[in-house]
Amino acid sequence: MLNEKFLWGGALAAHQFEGGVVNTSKGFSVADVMTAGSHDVPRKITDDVVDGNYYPNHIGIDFYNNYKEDIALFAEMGFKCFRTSIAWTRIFPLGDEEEPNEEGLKFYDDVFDELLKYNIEPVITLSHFEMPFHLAKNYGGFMNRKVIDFFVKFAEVCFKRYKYKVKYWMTFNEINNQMNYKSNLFGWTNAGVHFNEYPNPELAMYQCAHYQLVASAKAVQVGKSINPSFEIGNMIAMVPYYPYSCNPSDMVLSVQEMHNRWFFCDVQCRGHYPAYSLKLFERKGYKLDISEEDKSDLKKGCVDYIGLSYYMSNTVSSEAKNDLKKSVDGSSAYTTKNPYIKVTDWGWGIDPEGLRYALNIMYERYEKPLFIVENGFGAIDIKEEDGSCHDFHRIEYLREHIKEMKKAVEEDGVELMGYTVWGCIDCVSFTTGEMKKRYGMIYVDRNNDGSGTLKRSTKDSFYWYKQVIESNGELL
Ligand code: BGP
Repeated sequence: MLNEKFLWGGALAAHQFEGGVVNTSKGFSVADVMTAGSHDVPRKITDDVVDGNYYPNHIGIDFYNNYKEDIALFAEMGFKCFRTSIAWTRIFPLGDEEEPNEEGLKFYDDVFDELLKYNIEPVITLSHFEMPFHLAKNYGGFMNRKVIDFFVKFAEVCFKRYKYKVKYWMTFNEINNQMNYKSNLFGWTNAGVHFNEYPNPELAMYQCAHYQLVASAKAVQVGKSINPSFEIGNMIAMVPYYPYSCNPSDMVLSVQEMHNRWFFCDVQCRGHYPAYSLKLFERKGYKLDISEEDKSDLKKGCVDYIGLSYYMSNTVSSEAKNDLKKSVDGSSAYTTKNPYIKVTDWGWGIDPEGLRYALNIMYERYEKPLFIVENGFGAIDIKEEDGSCHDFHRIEYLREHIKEMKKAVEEDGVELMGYTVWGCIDCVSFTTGEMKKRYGMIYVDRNNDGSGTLKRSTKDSFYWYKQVIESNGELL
């Protein structure tokens, strides 16, 4: 049986659903200057907000004006917690102001009060790809040491203001995604930087990573000094890498590939750099700006728990490394198709047992409580004429993942704080910037081109999840 206090709920990020970007005191974040994309066309990162471009985040699903109705629906499903982020640019519109913005602070007071009214615990990410655009453009994002102080100040303001309303915090969402420094998207949204514009993108990424890790560690210390009973976690994208075969070279390759997944988490949990990254810096002659004070901050700012997203696993093959034709799409070296798993319409491998595996290797490595703060199924949903939506694929996906999650707890002894379904209400997809890729258990009438009434209606998964929560995961 899962613990009675197990935190069932849903998860979102401010920039993907709130809206309220224009005609409010909010400043633009890095996410707010990204245009809509589609299945095949990547989102564009613009230089500023340009007339004529469509920015889906600016309206999102307009939670800003509908939060009471939406929270009432979450309560109806029986949520014990709700994970969202505080948009940094509602609190500091530019990022470098002296004083915070009262209108923004008040908005989250209202949201948290509404959640607490239904005994829903807020679980808060401080930065979910939401750095102020001004800091990215005029300071160079996390390439600039000064940005550490701006982030820590923002964190401190939030910790103080919501001291008695929020207990569970996370510093940066999927901080480890920027390991994928070749993709403009992740560098931009995680660090406010286009790594590819630097002579050595990998080196730039590690420097940013260091400043962000220091910012995270300092925020943990500040939070603990404000309220020692805060639980402050990190948040990593957990994508386990399997060896394609029992060929020892595949095994070694998977260990090396996992180093990239672990790097941020190792520092945030252990308080120092792992041997494999120090060796890499030495081998490549990377001289990072790391002060003695930084090292002491990293040590003092270890996280209490690990938040993770889990959507898929990947498979690496040493043969594909040497022959790109054998890789999954002929371009991404190493990763290859896993013949044992199916994929979603967006090519994400559906692997419920991988979740059990991931929870095990994480718990063995750190022995810290884990919190699955994202897991979900992105799909094209059809709303019927009578307003119903039969999303049985989503139910199946969630059911199989929850089953494996329970095995990790009940059979393997993993300490797990909770589980929140990603995008519990339809929202803007992060990677593609479209509405078509839906995750919600609540349908929102909004389309890729921005049309739609924004009306909410329940999907079949809404009723299924309600029963899962009611039975504490016994009725699946
Ligand atoms: C994670 C992000 C979320 C979210 C999710 C699904 O990486 O933390 O913000 O969007 O992935 O991704 P997508 O919306 O691209 O399907």
